[in-house]
Amino acid sequence: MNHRTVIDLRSDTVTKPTLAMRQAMFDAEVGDDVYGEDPTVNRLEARAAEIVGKEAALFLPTGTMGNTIGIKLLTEHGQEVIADSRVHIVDWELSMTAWFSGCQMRTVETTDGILTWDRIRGLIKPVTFNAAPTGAITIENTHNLGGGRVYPQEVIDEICDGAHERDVPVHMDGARVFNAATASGRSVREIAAKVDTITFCLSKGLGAPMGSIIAGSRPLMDRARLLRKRLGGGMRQAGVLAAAGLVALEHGPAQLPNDHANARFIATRLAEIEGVIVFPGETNIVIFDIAATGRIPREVSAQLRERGVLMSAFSDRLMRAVTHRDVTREQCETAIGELADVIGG
Ligand code: TLP
Repeated sequence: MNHRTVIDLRSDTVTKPTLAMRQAMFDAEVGDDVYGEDPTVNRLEARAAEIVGKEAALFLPTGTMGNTIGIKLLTEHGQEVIADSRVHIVDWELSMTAWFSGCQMRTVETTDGILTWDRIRGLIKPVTFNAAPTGAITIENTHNLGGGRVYPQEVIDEICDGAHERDVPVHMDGARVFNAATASGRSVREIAAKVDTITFCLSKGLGAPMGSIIAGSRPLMDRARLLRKRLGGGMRQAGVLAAAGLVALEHGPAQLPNDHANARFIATRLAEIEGVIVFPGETNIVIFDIAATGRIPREVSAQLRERGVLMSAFSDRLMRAVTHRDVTREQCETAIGELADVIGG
């Protein structure tokens, strides 16, 4: 790679903290959060709980830890967790559901990652002599590998109502729930109203250098605090990190319409390249299939890297571009120009 500016579309996790975040980190008042005495962490948790409309919230190092704790809170060993087959929990989290919670995943194939109550209903199992009982359902909103798809609110509500009627709790992996809120025009509070636990990431589109939140009822979050410690997530003077998270929470969402517009621009331009099939989407993630071009994603990604453009190869046919606060429209245009050139040449 040469020294010109790299256009990094691999993920929205790559953003650098803004000046305001760095200043807030510098100024942060801190204490030992394992004793619950870090005022900045406490402020972030209170604000996060308020925004998602839950009794309590907990600051975590990662979204993976949020999902791991969320599933553990809602299940017992030997149960099943129902999910779409391409959720992050299944594909990218080192089978923590099995490792930490002792549960197996019961996955459902969908075209765009969006589960429906109709698909779930028949999979819910009571305790019998043979089958693993259902412990929980997890839904990913927005759905990453589905192309950043947003769950329709009535689908979320129907899943939660149906599940709760059968005493099955629902976890939402809302790593990008603020993107879902932006695209749907609904508040995160409304989106999360019926789920039992929700995790979301401060370090994706919202732009914080690290950190995630899990939220739910007060008793669940009291237990979550113990599980976080068990996983090595007791972070002591974490206020320096929570301070950036607070800035991300207050100011991050305003950036998202721009990210979505840039992603739609990329999607439209990609669809003009012969042989490229773009997954429909409405947020900041663009998944596209290049199999019909005869090119291999891994090789295309490596060639792009030489031209200063970073895009992920996700399988032997799929690639992904993700927009975020650190890429401009002009850079998106340049990146697509390079991609068209690499694929065409
Ligand atoms: N996703 C990352 C990679 O791990 C794939 C990315 O670049 O998109 N839930 C969802 C839906 C996610 O997309 C991710 C990260 C996580 C959870 C985990 O968050 P972290 O990386 O904080 O553990």
